[in-house]
Amino acid sequence: MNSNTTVGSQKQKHLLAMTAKELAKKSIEYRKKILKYIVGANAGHTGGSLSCIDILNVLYNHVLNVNPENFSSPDRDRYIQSKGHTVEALYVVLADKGFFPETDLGTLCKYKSNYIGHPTKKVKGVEQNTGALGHGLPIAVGNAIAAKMDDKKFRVFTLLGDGELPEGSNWEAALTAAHYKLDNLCAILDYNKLQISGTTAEVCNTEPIDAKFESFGWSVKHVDGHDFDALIKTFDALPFAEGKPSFIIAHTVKGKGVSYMENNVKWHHGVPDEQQFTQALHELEEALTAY
Ligand SMILES: Cc1ncc(C[n+]2csc(CCOP(=O)(O)OP(=O)(O)O)c2C)c(N)n1
Repeated sequence: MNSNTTVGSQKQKHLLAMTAKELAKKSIEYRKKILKYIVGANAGHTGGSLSCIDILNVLYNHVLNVNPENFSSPDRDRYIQSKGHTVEALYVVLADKGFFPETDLGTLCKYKSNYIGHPTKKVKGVEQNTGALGHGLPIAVGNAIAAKMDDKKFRVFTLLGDGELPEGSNWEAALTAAHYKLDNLCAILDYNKLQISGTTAEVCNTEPIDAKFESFGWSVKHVDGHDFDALIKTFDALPFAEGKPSFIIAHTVKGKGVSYMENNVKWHHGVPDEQQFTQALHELEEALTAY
């Protein structure tokens, strides 16, 4: 990573001009918070939150024209988290952006809390209720069609899990997006190669994903989903082709940042015990010293 890279392009002046190095440090803080609130709730989707947090970091701190002030504006960008189960990643980023006080997250998964284990529109900053897999892309397609019909310039982003990709609704939406030439739409795949009960290849193989989306009429790019420079460059290149929806295959590691969680399906929704939590925080503190 080039630590001198300045992010926050001219056209996105509302975003803080953070360096890639600052984003990397922020992600470590986000990871600590994800674990803290999952431990506090004694529930949560740990591995998949840690795999997508760098993508969310770059989206909310570099890409999206969305913030607490413009959230009710029809011109805001839309982010729809289709892999709703990893809502903990979304919550810590929304709190950091000021959509709600971070202390609210102390109520995560508690009786009567709005901060439940999947996104709901009761929480400020959440665009859509998700959690039943396969809904985010179809909704994003609808939003992108609406933008075209209304001649609006906002863009629509959605984050999919590779384990949710077999849902049939995704493939109808993929066809529709290409048919309507939705170059204002970007789908990002959190390509960590694991899902709830095993590898995506074992449970339901969707390979070759890039060739399939290309054949449906999308423009596809691969990126390392934990490399901030690469993520920034990829998002800055949108749309990848005029008149085509863009698909980003972000290569990630489930459980990224905590050694004993990485690439281990057990941590799909595991909660660390006290000793594991201490070790995880220690590893993340260590990682912080590298900056
Ligand atoms: C329609 C539907 N079927 C099943 C589930 C149960 N479920 C929750 S998470 C998950 C696996 C998702 O895998 P992936 O999208 O790869 O998530 P990640 O590994 O990134 O956490 C499943 C099957 C669900 N939420 N919705």
